[in-house]
Amino acid sequence: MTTIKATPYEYELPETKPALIIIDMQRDFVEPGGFGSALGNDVTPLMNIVPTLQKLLAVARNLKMPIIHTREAHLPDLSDCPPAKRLRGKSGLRIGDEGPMGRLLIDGEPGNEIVEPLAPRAGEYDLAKPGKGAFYRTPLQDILKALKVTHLLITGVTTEVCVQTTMREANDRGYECLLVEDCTESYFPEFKRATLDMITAQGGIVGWVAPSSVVIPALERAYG
Ligand code: C5J
Repeated sequence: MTTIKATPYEYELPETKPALIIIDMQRDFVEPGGFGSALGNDVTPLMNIVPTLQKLLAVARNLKMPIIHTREAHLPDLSDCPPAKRLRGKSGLRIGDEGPMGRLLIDGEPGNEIVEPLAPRAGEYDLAKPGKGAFYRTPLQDILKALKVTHLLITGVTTEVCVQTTMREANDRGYECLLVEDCTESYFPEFKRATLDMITAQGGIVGWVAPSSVVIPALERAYG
């Protein structure tokens, strides 16, 4: 049994390999001109995790772990985007409006693609999700069941929105989740810190947190 030295205590790696879940590393959130910057955010911190995530992704590929990418994406006719979501806020640009990288948060638009260094490869899952959580109106649970996956390594953006929502959804469905702390980021450093604390408080009420420097060698020991 290999364990990862995590917070709040050791995370046990199971016999069946965990899945690497990469949440919404799409140009919409990570590059200037996308949805994230249209909301007034500085996207630089999100772009800064790409090299670290790329290393973890390379290890997961090498170890033949299941890899699941998600994108926050709506249908071009916006039939899966509730008005309450589209109209929220005072931003000039809304979901579905034309931005410099095409229509914001719309499946198939250039801005909706995953950033090139993390682009999905053949054999990996690339799920469009209309909500914050990756289980909502996606085949994620069926995919994990078919693969007999019980443990999830969670990464991506943003920590307190789609990442945390997904981790809570996964927790309610019985998955053992570990958030890789240097492979997730927020536009708000204090929100990231608070999310890590919320996840691990009360004996890991939502799950575990550990850095990639600890996760990677443990995966290599367990499955290499
Ligand atoms: C947001 C996300 N922040 N991927 N989406 O709206 O976290």
